[in-house]
Amino acid sequence: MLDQLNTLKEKALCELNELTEVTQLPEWHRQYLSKKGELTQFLKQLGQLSAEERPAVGKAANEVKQALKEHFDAYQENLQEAKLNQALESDEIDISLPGRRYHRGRLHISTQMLRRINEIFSQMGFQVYDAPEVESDEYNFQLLNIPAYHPARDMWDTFWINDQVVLRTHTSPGQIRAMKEYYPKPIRVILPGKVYRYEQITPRSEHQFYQVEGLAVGHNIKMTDLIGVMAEFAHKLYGSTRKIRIRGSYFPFTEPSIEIDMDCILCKGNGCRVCKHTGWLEVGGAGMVHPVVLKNGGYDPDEWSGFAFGLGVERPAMLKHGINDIRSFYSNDLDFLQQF
Ligand code: FA5
Repeated sequence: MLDQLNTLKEKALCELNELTEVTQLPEWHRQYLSKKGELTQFLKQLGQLSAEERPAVGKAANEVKQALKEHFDAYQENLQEAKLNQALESDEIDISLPGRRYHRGRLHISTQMLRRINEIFSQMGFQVYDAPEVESDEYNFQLLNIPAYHPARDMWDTFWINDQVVLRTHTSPGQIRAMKEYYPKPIRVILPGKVYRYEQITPRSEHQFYQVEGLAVGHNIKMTDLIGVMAEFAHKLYGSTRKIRIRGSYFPFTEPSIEIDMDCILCKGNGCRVCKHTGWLEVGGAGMVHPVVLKNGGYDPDEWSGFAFGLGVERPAMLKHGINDIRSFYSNDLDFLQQF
C-alpha cells in the first residue's frame, strides 16, 4: 500500500507541474484532495489493513496529503503571480507617468448671480426664505388676489400639474407662506428660486428661470423704503453711478404697482440695441403689498403695510456679462459656462 501511495503522490505532482493556468487548478484539487478525491478514497481502504500495518500507512498517507496541499498552495501562488506579471506587461502600465488632471467644477452663472443678489439683500437685513416650486392654485393665484377666471391670470402662462396644482409661475406665492409663518412679527425676507412658464423660448425668455422675490412687512413701511432698497440693490450690483427710474405698472398683488428701470449699463442711457434705444433697462416689478394679500397672510392692513418686489436673475446676469441669448444658460455648453 505504501507503494500505491507513492505512485499516487508522483502522479499527482507530475500532473500538477503540467498545469499552466490558474483556472485548471480546481479540477486537480477535486481529483486528488477533495472528499471524493483519490487520496481520500485511498485513506478509506486503511480499515482493511491489519492493526500493525495501519499506523505506518496512515501516517504516510497524511504526510502525502500534507505534501500535496503544500505543493498545491505554492503552485497556485506561482501561477497567480505569473498571471499578474503577464497582465502588467501586456497592459503596459507606466506607474511613473503623471496622473490625469481633473477639471475643476465651478458654480453655474445663475448660481453665482443668485448668491451675489442674496449677499446684497442680506447686507440690508433680508433673510432667505425657501418656498416650494410645486404650488397650489390657491397660493400661486387666489391668495395673491387673482381669483379663478380673473383676466390677470393671462399675465402668467402656466404649467398645470392638474386642476389645482401648478409649477409656480413666480416666487410671489412664497409671500403668503412667509406671512403665515411669521405672523405677527415684522418681516424682511427674500425668496430666491426657480419659476416656470409655459412660454415661447426666445433669446430673452426661457420657460424656466430664477427669480428673487422680496417682502418687507412692518408698521410704517412706505413706497420710499421700496425705492431706496431697489436703488441700493442696483448700485451694489451694477455700480454706484446707476440711476433708477420708476414707472407705474399693474400687478394684482400690489397697490400701487411699479416697474423699476435703471439707466442702461452699456450705453449709459444714450440708447443702444440692448436697451432697445430707450436708455433704460428693466430691473423688476414691485409695489406696496395689496391690503387683500396682507389680509390673506394674516396681517391686518389697517395696522400693517409692506412692499414686495420680484427680480429676474438671468436677465441681470445677461446685462452684467453682455450675454445676448438666455438659452445659453440651460444648453449645457461647457465653452459658454466655463467663461464665468
Ligand atoms: C412677476 O413675476 C411678479 N411676481 C413680480 C412682482 C413681485 C411684482 C412682487 C410685484 C411684487 P414678471 O412677470 O414681470 O413679474 O417677472 C419678474 C421678472 O422675471 C422680470 O423682470 C424678468 O427679469 C424675469 N422674467 C420674466 N419672464 C421671464 C422669462 N420668460 N425668462 C427670463 N426671465 C423672465
